Amino acid sequence: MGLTIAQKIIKAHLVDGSMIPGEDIGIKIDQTLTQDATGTMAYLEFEAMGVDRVKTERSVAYIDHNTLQTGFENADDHRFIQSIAKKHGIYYSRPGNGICHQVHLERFGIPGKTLIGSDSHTPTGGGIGMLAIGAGGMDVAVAMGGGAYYTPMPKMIRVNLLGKLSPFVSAKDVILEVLRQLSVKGGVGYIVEYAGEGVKTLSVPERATITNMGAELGATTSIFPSDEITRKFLLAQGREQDFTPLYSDEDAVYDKEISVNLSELEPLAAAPHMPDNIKTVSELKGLKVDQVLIGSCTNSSLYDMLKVAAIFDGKTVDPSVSVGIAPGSKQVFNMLAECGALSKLIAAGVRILECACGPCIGMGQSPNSKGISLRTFNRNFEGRSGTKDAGVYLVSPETAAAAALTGYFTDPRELDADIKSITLPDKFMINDNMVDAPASIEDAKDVEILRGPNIKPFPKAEPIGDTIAAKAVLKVGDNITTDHIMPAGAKILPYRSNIPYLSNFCFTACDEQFPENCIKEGKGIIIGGENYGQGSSREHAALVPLYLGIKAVVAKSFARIHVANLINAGILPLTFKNPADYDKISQFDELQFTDIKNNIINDKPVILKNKTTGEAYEVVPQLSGRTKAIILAGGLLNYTRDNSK
Ligand code: MIC
Ligand code: SF4
Repeated sequence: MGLTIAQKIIKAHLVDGSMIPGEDIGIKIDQTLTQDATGTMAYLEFEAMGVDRVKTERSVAYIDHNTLQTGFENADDHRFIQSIAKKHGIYYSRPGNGICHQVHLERFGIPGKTLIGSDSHTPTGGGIGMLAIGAGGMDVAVAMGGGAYYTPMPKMIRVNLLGKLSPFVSAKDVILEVLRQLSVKGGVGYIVEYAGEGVKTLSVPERATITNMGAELGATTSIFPSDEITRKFLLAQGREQDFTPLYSDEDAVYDKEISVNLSELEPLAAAPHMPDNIKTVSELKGLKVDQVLIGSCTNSSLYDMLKVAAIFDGKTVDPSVSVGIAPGSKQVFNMLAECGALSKLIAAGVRILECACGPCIGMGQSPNSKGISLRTFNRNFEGRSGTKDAGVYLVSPETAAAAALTGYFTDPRELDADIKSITLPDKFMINDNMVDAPASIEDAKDVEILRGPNIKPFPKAEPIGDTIAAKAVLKVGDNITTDHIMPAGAKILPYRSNIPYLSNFCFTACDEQFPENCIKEGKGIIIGGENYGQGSSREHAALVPLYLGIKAVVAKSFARIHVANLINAGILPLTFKNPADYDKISQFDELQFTDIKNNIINDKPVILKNKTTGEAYEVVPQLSGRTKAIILAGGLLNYTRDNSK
């Protein structure tokens, strides 16, 4: 039987387990990336493991999230990351060099290699045929130390791309269409592979837009073949030597297949507040728009920016709209300046933002009250923009630019602009002067780690006991995101290395009293619906509940990265055997698991007793052989330490 692209890469990197869907596999990791909002914690965890130098082929620490410096905290954290990177063999991408995923694609990604990153949009690397997976910081720390990355072996979805995109319809519309077909939980447990004639019509940046936003499907990752187009992209980046061709076998078997006819696609938008709430732009035509933001790791390539500059050429943005642009990397920014496109954007009245995540993670540019904001980003969860009652629509750069000019949702196909002639350059501007190389092994011992007062110790779990008895301190519905659990934004993000402070904001989007209730009770259990913990890779969404005494989460189903983060932190994840039992539990019911340790060890049914109602429900621990051992040890750090003795 033939293999898919992802199966070939997994096979070449398999160090543990067998490639049977759903069973745990351990794969060797060639590269890692971190960003600053998750990186501080990941490096503290790496330090706790006591490894001197990273064992990967390449590890890069990016500074791109916490770039608004309204106090000492972010700047201190940047210095901490810079010094620890230098000491332990990690390349350091300075603030100003760009968004991790865009820069990694340009300068470091390699087809056929494995990458894990402490950011959920790491699958951007799938645009050049890399097996690139988002993970929690602790998993990245283990991989830097030479440990394998463990994940359930995914099933495979094939997306057949037919035809060719029409002008003003773009890669963003492709992934929005895939989200329409599969939903935000349709990719859980799968790798999404793109195939078919349409693949050849898409450039690397377009492919990367599609794999990037595969994160919103809940997929383990997404991947394109590595072909002649990939080779040309790498050649233009001065890295032709990194090219390897990579295709699926003719007789590769997929578990599921869907098709997207590029020729028939029309401009789409994800309406508030979920990336799979898809509408056509023509349906939304005429809706007043207050803000337009172009950028983020989804749509900040040179190709996207050049198209937008051509649309704005000689025009002025509508007086009722605030328009901002954040190029994805220093390379993109520099090339825009050199070819004159930046001048067109400035002349049109666009607000030029730093090349960083910025507004995508609520670092500035929050919309006005009840504002309608069109963004080329990948997430439109309620409140993520910093304005709770704003309505965020996710659109392509073309649709965003059209609204910027008219002040209303406008079909970009009505625009009078020539974007057909825009192509990628044969040679990108290459200047890696903002990437610091690590110290040599010899010099590393003299590198001092710079630790600011914002860095506080992180909580550590205890090995699991025989009984867990606690109240249901919170009950939430379906599709709860990590932004609900541990919000981000300019006011909170600077405290990513200060768990006690962060705990004041935990789950307050769902229940203002949550932190207080947890402190009062001293411990608790959370009840969740489907796809609990979707969205980001932030392990803070597990570490902060751990700090607040959460012992277990019982949900209808979990998102992939979050369930791994819960286990790594030492919080027990379980699902309802009968999802209808979810309805029988109310907030503050007294719940109890007896003999839990024994039942987990011996694979016996686990019963959740509701002491308030007198009922009992069967629940299923979301654990495999290895993750069982992690939970029993009290989290991944304890487990790693116990196993290296
Ligand atoms: C996001 O887009 O939500 C983030 C911020 O990039 C997160 C990581 C984080 O919370 O730091 C992600 O996607 O993993
Ligand atoms: Fe940054 Fe937004 Fe991409 Fe997350 S989704 S990495 S915040 S640009």
